[in-house]
Amino acid sequence: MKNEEKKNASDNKKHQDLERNREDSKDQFLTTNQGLKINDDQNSLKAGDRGASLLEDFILREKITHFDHERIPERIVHARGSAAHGYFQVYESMEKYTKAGFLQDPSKKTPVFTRFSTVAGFKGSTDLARDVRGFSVKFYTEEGNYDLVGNNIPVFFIQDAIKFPDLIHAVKPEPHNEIPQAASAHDTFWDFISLMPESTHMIMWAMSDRAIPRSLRMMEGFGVHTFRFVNKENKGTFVKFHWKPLLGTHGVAWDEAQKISGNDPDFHRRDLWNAIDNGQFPEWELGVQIIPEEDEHKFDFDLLDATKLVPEELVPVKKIGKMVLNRNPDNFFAETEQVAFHPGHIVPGIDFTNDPLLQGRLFSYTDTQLKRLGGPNFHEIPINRPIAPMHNNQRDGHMRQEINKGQTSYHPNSLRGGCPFQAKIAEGGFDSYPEKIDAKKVRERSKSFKDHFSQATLFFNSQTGVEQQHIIDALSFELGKVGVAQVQERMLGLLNEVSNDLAQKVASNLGMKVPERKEQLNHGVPADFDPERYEPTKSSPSIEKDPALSMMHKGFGNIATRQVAFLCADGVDDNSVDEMKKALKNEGAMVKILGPNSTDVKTAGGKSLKVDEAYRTTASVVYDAFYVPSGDKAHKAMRMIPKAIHFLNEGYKHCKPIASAQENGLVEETYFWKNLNKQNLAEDGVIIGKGKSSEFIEAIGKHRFWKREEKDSIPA
Ligand code: HDE
Repeated sequence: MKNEEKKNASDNKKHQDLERNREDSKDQFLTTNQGLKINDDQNSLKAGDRGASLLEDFILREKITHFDHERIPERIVHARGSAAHGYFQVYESMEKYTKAGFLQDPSKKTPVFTRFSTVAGFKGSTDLARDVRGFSVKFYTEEGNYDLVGNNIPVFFIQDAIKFPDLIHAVKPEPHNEIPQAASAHDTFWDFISLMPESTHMIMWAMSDRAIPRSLRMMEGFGVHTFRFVNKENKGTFVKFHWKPLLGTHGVAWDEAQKISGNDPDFHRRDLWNAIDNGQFPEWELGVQIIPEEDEHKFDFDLLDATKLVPEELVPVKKIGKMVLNRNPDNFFAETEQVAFHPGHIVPGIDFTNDPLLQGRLFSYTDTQLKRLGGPNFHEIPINRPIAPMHNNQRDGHMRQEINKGQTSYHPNSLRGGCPFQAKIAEGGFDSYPEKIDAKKVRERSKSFKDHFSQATLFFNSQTGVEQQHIIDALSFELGKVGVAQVQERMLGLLNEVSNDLAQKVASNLGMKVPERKEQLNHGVPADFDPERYEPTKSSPSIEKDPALSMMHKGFGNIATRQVAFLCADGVDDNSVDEMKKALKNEGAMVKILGPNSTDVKTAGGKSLKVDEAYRTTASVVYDAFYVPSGDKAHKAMRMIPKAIHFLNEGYKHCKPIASAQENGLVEETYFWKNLNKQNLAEDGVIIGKGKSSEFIEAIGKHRFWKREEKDSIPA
């Protein structure tokens, strides 16, 4: 479907929904929760019109009591989230590897509900925090709900679930003063990390631009753990799950992220909502890396270690299907807040491995929902209900919705003819993968988990120069916020294990020296740890680089949904606006008209141009690119508007494409025009002159002109 058609379909749907809402609520009286019609919802019951309120006022009491209980505990992690409905469709049957029903038939659409989240911040925190993003998908399959509860980073900080509460306590705001909000740049986080060499690989990812995505729609997703596919013959195959966004994988600049947090803390949430509302449905392909069981020990890392990934250079990702998110939730609380994911919600054909991080998660999620959603019946909340029929002998409990009929609530029974029956495997009954286990009980970590650095090095070496610089900048920022020199030193020691160049550059930004190796405390392993068991090693990785690890290697060119600000004022040239608008819209980009205030702009041709935002109510950081149409009168006016000049300066600083249909005008007021070499501006994504829509589109497709950061002197 073309974007215009999608937009019309979405507008029609919105209209129908509105009509339906009106129809549904026609003749609806305001009532109490008992159905009593309310005659006056404006005044409480009082002893005289100036008298005290009466306890007898059950209408007031009911309303206030319900209000008092409106909040439920927020998620301890991943509290801030945004979600959408959609569907998943497999490209071809995967029966060779798995019997999972939803992965068999390419003509079948499986409904999904997908929730994205930040990890550390509270529910009301900013979207643009530097953080890992959760990427949870609930597939409502005919065989029961399957949840793929992943992240936008393919590895994790720790190897064993027993360290999770420590990690989260360290990253959350510090307990004495609850500062800082939604940020890892503080003492306790880096203290913990500096003592946990196993987190080094994940830190490289978390300090990269992956942790400040441009959009939730432009992030990859990963299952993180190695899972198992099981086919009809009961043959198991290891599998790693990937989500690949069709819009490419993009981040923003750190300075921009911080400014977006102030200008629009809902930036990601709004972006997802608006895209779906406009009929520009985000899409991801589901990819799998398939690893035969026989190859389990072929790698120089352990498949059960969640601090490692399987390089795509070694095992390519096979794209097996597509997810489309095409419907916004009707109610945030009922759906996005009450949805309960669980990595243990699996279906026949998908099974676990012994990854000790995954094993711990299998306990945690039900436990947390019991508290968060108030009891054992949270599976009855509409968003959590499976579409597969559900029958069992579980009964009662807080907030039970189902009215179970009949005399029996046990199995086996004869009084109800044995119902509900157990399903045979041929009838779809679940059967755990019969993995052979013959072991001693130990509190140990396998020696194969000991190499904490070589994949961190692989990641760093696989980045482009710009990406490496961003990691150096991020580490310098975060460690610069740490007030304890020993913590900073320990971190420099760990970074030195990744790359001496990296450690030297961060050290120089901190005004410190990289510590001598021998001075390192066992690579940060604390004295009370048994070094035999914990001291990390570094082996040489079997490959030196994997281009798939770099964001800048993928997904360029597509400008669909990019937000382009048109800087306008009275007297703007009609053609200059219309032609560029048409060209951009043809590519699926979104045009926003900015003006001196919220009233329409009068074009040179005498038309009214609707203004989407006034300069004072918006900020450059929420747009992807800037265009200044021609029109002498408009340019004269805009030269007098400091915010319009600031838009271009800041857009330049953040390396965004800029086009101006005329040279003599607003652009002459900018810092970069006055101070930088104009010869290089075109290759730097600054396009000047009439009729340059194709050049501008090509520039937007490149996302950013990061080279400009080398001249990081723009005062914006
Ligand atoms: Fe989670 N995690 N987690 N986690 N996780 C939760 O469950 C936990 C881990 C992830 O959108 C909680 O319902 C433990 C890895 C996502 O609702 C909780 C461990 C990965 C979400 C929990 C981990 C994740 C959660 C909090 C270490 C990537 C949000 C609220 C063993 C593969 C789901 C809730 C949503 C949420 C526990 C580690 C992803 C407390 C104990 C690794 C995307 O149960």
